[in-house]
Amino acid sequence: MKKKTLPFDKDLFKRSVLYNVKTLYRKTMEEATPQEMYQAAAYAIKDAIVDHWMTTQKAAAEQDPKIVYYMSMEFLMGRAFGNNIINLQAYKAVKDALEELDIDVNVLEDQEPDPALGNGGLGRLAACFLDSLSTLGYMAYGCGIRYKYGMFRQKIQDGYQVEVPDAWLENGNPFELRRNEYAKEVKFGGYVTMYTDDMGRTMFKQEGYQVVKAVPYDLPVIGYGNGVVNTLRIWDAEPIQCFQLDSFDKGDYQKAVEQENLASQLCEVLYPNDNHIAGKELRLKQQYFFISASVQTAVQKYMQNHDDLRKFYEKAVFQLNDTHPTVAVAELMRVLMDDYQFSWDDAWDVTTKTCCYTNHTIMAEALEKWPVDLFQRLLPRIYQIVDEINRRFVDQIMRKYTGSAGIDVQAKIRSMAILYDNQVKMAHLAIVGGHSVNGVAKLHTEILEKRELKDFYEMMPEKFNNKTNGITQRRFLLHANPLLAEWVTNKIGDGWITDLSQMDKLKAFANDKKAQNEFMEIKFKNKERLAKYILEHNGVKVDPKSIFDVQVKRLHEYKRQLLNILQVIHKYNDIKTHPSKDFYPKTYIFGAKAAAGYLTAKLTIKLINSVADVINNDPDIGGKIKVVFIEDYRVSNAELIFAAADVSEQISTASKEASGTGNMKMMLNGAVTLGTLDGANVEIVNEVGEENAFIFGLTSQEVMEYEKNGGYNPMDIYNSDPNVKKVLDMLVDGTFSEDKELFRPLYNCLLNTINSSKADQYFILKDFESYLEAQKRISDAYQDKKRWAKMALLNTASCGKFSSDRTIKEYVDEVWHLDKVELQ
Ligand code: GPW
Repeated sequence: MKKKTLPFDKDLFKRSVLYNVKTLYRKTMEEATPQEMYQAAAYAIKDAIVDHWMTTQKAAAEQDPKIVYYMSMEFLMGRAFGNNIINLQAYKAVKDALEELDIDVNVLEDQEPDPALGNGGLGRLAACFLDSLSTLGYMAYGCGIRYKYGMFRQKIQDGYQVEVPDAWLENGNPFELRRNEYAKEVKFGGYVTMYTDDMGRTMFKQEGYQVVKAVPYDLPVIGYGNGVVNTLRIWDAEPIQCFQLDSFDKGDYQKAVEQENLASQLCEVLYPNDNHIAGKELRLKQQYFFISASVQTAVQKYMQNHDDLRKFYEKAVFQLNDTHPTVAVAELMRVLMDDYQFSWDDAWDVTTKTCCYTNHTIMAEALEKWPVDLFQRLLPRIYQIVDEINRRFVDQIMRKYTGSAGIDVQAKIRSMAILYDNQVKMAHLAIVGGHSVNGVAKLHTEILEKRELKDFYEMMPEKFNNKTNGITQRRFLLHANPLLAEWVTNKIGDGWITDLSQMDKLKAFANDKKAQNEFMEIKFKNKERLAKYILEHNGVKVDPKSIFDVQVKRLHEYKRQLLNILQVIHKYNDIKTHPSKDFYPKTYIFGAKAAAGYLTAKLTIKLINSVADVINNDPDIGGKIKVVFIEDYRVSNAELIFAAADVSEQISTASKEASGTGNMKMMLNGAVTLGTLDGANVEIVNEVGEENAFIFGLTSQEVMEYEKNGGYNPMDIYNSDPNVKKVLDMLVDGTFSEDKELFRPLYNCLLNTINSSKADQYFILKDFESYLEAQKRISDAYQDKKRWAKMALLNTASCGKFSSDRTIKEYVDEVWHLDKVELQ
């Protein structure tokens, strides 16, 4: 049976590129710059997309399916051009058409800035989910913020991270549509007044507020090969123009200026913190800004073709991506009560049936708590509603537990109240105000249920569920690794593109020598591709025959890049002292951004670069090991890196990484996991088999046990393990910096001589030996070419579970209950 593919008019595309170059720039193809050609081609693709977009929206209007609103402060989409033409099934046609115009599609793709409206895993997950929603044919809106500056660009200067603004909109964004007609007003500050409406009801309204205009920009999200196009709607803030004059007339010039300032600041920049809350007022403004605009839109859209708002939840569901969008609970209550005259109980019924919350971390510093006075001043009406939600919830706790034997009711209130200690606890609001709470990997959800959110789980177990994360194979294999994608298709057909479980069929080739060789040959070519990138960007020559050992992710102490680089230092010592010992060459590849204010993380980057300098230039090492820090790690270079990885470093302190998704991207591309039993690593090992992964270190149980008992004393290890002692001493003896004290803070993190209970909070020294031993197992395994090829191939073959298509199906079946939209 021949599969239907989407029609794509190659000649029309060509003509429209030429036409666009002319009308946009008054130039011929010969005169146009690569950037101009990119713009011209992108607008031509957008033309093709718009037809599908309109068809989808029309079908949805007729069929009226339930819609998921995925609310997120971050969408780390990565470049759109290549992905869009892949999902339109037009990659080859576009490539050929461009060739006929004498343009290389890769050069063109490199012209596109990498939209980085996210920090890391959480934002990239949102992007993968949108891809899957469209591919599976469900109606969805991504709701977010159009930051003028996304995640900063990272420069490495003298080994230090330097942050450079990311002006991604400098040349405009050809794929976006400004939708002025859907603008909304969002109100901040002022006070709440009470009045009686003409039906005699007591009503509330906000007065004396500042207002900004929220203007949506729509970006298309194209399903693979099915013509479905959903919308990522990101909001920009603009001042309300006419107000300025009015208020000037009224003498309220000050306020007019303030409003204008607010609008100009709101969407200026993404907060660059990952797994950490800075607690800044502007951040709360950003949260309410995009949530208020999105909630108003969702309600109005529903009211266009329904009359009973009490059934809103039958057609809409809000998925809150972590607690950042949690004001949605109170905002929906507000809209229902203040704009549509709902009673509290009716509004509460709709709200709890509409909202769902995903938790992405157990790190204490990431839990959002806002000071009550700030919250109340900025969002007076919203605060009033939160206060009432809290009052009723505390009441419910008391009714449930008072008089129960052995239960301390006050302790329950302390651990579950939304308002406590003068703080608004956003996670508690999200749990109470919705009907679903999910973690992002089995282990993570278990930890939530048994520990972090134990009291909530005991009180409302029916809300809790797990949704193990996933990734889209369209971007991370089909686009990122065309050689391997083609090989897989030759072996098992192309069904894997929309059904990753079919990868299983590759297992039949695990012992096939020819298949093994082909697989490793492709890996080698991808390593050459990355080696070229590294030479161009770092000026370092790496050997594609060496083992590519990769740790790319945000820099965070719990992710333990420090453990990795300490191990490298040890290896360096080992080679220096035993020059003739057999050692298989290894290239350690790092990539990581540190939050701008996170000093330990930034110093770790400096250490990695300093160690790289020493090792890469030491003639005694003779190239046996190389260390490379890839500058400005982001979605576009991640695609090159994943495809080239042999070893996937997933070495977080067990229990700390909620899931991880880079682990899945590397597995998909045939890298073998070297990791702890943390997050989704547990499930990865389960799928691929223990013999095809390298696991080490404390278990989450053990870590949590130590934590309960106040940690451990790393000094004991320092004193008893000469390897550890030597490596740590080298941090402060000038080996890696002229200033011996430069790395002292890292040394002190590990060996806090003043307060040992604060020392080595992430169990780096505790896991050191076990990590060295795992590294050794890797080197041994790699030298057995057949064994390694089989392992690598089996990793690709076993990754079926980790498609975001699977995750989305689970959300749909168990939480969202969406209907598919059918296109004729
Ligand atoms: F703290 N994650 C992230 F939970 O990338 F909000 N940024 C964040 O700010 C948070 C979580 C937050 C990550 C988790 O660290 C990672 O383990 C997980 O795979 C990813 O979210 C997607 O669920």
